[in-house]
Amino acid sequence: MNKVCITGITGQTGSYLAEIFLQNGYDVYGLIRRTSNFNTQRIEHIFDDINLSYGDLSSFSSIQKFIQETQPDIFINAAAQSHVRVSFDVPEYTMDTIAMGNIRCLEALRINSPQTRYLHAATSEMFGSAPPPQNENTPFHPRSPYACAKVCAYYSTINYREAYKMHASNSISFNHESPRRGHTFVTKKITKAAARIKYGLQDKLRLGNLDAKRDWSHAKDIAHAMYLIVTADKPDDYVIGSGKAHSIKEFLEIVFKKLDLNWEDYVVFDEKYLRPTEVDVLCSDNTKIKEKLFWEPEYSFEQLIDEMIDHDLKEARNEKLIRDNV
Ligand code: NAP
Ligand code: F7E
Repeated sequence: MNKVCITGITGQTGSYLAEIFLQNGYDVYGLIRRTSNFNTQRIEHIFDDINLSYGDLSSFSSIQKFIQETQPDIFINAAAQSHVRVSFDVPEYTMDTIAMGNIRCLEALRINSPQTRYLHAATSEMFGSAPPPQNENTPFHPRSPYACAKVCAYYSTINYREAYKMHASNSISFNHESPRRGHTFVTKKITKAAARIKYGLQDKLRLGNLDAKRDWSHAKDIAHAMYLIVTADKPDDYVIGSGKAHSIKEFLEIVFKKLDLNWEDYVVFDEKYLRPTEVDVLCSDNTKIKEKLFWEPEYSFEQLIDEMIDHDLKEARNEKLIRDNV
């Protein structure tokens, strides 16, 4: 049985990665960090099929122990302080866990299991203010501590590939969303608020910049692309995205319209959601992964939105029932 280790398994993408590797016959091992409350909601449905160990990207010894005990064929580093706005508040922590955390994973593998294949979850945020469409040859211009840390982790991954001949790759993913998306990212914030407004549980939605454009995919499609990258014969770096960009305003319009609501009646501007430096437009040129690894997304933008709305309407309905004591 092949073995895969996943950091960030309790996160949105990590949970889909775990499902994909299980479906492909792998033994799945996840690194989870200790938190004061449960952080395993996204993997509850596969809890009995996977193996979890406590550890943290800030701790080399915990990563080394994880690798020594599992001796994995594949190691995917999908853990991060992944919130761009928050990275301005905790720049050192963000840099330590993303840039140094990635080095800790690579170094622990180099010492203990250099034949293990490695994938680092890099990001379109590295392109920052570089004009769209962005592909593997676009120069980086990071615009946040998060993006700066990811650029460092990206180049470290390439350096270990070149210096030690490790099978180490980067996925350069554009934004990916799903019903499992963290509640403070803009798409989930919008679908959740619209559903709660529909059920009379909320009357305002506070947001920042509505003009930025993002290339949104379903996280399941991105996780599938990551699987293709790390199981390919040769290590390499690939942009993953839908190739289409929409503004936050467009996303709002579509979601609220589907619920027969007018977003302008509910959305309130709040400057606390602005970033010191914004990324205006991210839109992928996904030619390389389509041509080399034959990746094709399963979900359209509309299907992604529908799945998120359906999920959040069910949650809002349950919340309403509990509130009304039914
Ligand atoms: P997410 O939902 O925020 O999940 C992040 C995961 O990392 C969680 O499992 C979290 O644990 C874990 N984590 C955070 N800090 C850690 C630490 N110090 N030690 C160990 N684990 C830690 O993020 P995501 O959307 O799944 O993204 C997965 C990866 O892809 C991240 O590296 C992210 O930066 C990158 N990425 C994401 C996107 C996107 O649009 N989603 C795009 C490009 C790249 P808890 O559950 O305990 O919080
Ligand atoms: O913001 C604007 C905000 O936080 C998208 C992460 O997964 O994707 C994600 O980073 C846009 C920005 O995602 C609010 O200013 C307006 O322009 O959903 P987001 P992100 O910053 O693009 C990349 C690829 C990653 O790698 C990251 O890990 O929406 N926006 N009002 C808002 N954003 C938030 N969060 N909240 C608002 O109220």
